[in-house]
Amino acid sequence: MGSRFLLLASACAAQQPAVSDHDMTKMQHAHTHDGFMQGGMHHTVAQGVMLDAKSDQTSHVITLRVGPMNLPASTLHMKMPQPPELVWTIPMTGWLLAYHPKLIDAAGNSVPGVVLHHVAFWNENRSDFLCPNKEEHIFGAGGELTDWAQIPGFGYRVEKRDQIRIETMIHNPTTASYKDVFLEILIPYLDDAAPAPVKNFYPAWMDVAGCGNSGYDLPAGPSKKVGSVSVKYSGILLGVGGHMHDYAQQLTLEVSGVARSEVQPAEAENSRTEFAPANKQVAVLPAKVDDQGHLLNIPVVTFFQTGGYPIASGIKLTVTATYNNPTGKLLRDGAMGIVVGYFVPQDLAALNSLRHSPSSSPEAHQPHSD
Ligand SMILES: [Cu+2]
Repeated sequence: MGSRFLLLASACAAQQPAVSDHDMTKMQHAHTHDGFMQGGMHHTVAQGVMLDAKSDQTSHVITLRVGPMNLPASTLHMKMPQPPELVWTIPMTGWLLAYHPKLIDAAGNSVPGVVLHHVAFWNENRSDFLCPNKEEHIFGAGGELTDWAQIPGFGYRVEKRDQIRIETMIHNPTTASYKDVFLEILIPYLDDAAPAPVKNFYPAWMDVAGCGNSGYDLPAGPSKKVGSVSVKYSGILLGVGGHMHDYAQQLTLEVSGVARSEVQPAEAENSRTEFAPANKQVAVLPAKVDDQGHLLNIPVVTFFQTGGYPIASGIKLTVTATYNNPTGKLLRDGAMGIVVGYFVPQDLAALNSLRHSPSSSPEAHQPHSD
C-alpha cells in the first residue's frame, strides 16, 4: 500500500493547465474565507444539488453522491453556480477507514477530475487538535481526486449523528460541457460491532499560515514561507503528504523544542522514548510540476510501517514552503503550504475532549466579510 495511503489536500486552483495566469490569480483568490480553505467569493448557488448517502451493511461501504451538477465548457468557478454546503449525518458509531472520490455522469461514465475545484469535509462536532479554532478537516481533494487509502489497523472515529459539512466547488477548464455530473465518494467503514476494532487517527494539518487562513500572496521569483504550530499531545505520525499550488518547489516538516520531561515513566515503558532532538527534519516533500510550473503532485512519506514517527507533547512542528513564481508578478492568494498527516495520540482518550455540539464552535464557520 505505502505511497498511496494519504492524502491530500483539498485543493486548489493548482491544476488548471487550460487557464491563463491572470485567471488563475482570480481563481486562487477564492481560497480565503470562513472554511479556511474555500473561496471568499459570492457564488450563485446551483439549484437541485443534493447529497445522497447509502450504507451497504454487507460490504461495509458508504456511498456519498453530490449532484447532479451541470458544467458548461470553459467556465471558471466564479461564473459557475456552486453546490450549497451540504451536511452528511453519520449513520453509525464506528470508524471511517478511507475516502475514494470519483466523478461520474448520470449514466455512470467517468468525468475528468479536473472539473472538481475542491471538496472538503469538516466534522462540525469536533475541533482540530492542532488548531482548536478550526473544525476537524477530515477529508479533502481537488482535481487530482486524491485517494485517501486505508491504513491497516487505524480509522477515523465517528459517532452516530455527527454532522459532516461537505463543501464542494466546481469549475470547468475544459472545452467540453458536462451535464448531470455526480461527485461520488466511497467510504469503507467499520461499525462498533466489528470484531477487531481499529485505533483512532486524527487528521493533522500543519500549515505555513499557522492556524489562520491557508492562502497567501505569492511574490514573483523564488520565495519561502515558514510557519509553526505546537503540539499539546504525545503520539505518532503515521505519514504525511502535502498541499501546494502552482509554481511549488518543496515542503519540509521539522520538529523542534523537545519536552522530554513530559514523558512520564509509566508511558515510557510501553512506548518509544527517543523523541526527536531539536530541529530535526521529519519529511521533505519535493513538488512535481510540469514545464510551465503547474503542480502535478506532491509525494507522500509514510512512517506507519516502522511504528510511526514519534511526536512529544510540547514540541513545535515547523513547515517551510518554497515556491518559484516565474510570472513576474505577485499572485494574490496564489499560494498555500500545508503538510497533512494522520496523528495517533499515545493516550488514546487524549483528544476526546475536542468533541462538542455542532453549534459551539462559532469561530470555525463564521461568515466571511469581503
Ligand atoms: Cu489550496
